[in-house]
Amino acid sequence: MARAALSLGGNLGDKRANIAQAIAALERNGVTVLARSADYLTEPWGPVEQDRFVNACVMAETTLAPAALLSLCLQIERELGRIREVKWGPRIIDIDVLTYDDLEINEPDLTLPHPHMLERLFVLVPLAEIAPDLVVRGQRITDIIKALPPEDMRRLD
Ligand code: PH2
Ligand code: MG
Ligand code: MG
Repeated sequence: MARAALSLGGNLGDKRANIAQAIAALERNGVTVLARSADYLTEPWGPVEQDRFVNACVMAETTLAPAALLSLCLQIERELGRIREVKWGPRIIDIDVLTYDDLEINEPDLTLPHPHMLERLFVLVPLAEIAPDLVVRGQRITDIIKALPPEDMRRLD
């Protein structure tokens, strides 16, 4: 069994329902969720002007290999109706593999740990809620959070 951290987010349609559906679909396909963060309402990050996102993270256990886990995430995105248009643009659901045990992978379609996860509070804050002791590239995520400039985000009930 491997342990993987996943981030989920979206800013189209019923954002919270899409995250819940994505997690349910992961669980039907060999991914056991050990912990799920709250949902967070977050300001859009990046160059595209767009609606606010809802973001969340899960810590999961799986026997799927990293590439299989990634393709499952992409398959669930498609099943929930995601159409890939603008890079960084609006989406129904995005499911990213953040970490997979302590594995480091640098392949064209899979980089682990996720190359941008340490720059983004909308990933790190939900993640720290469920994995406060997680160390990524030698840094505790709770320390990285303290060092980053604040982002507008609100934990949802
Ligand atoms: N995803 C993006 C671009 N910007 N902003 C927030 N708040 N949350 C996201 O998940 C997000 C984003 C593309 O990966
Ligand atoms: Mg993605
Ligand atoms: Mg993403």
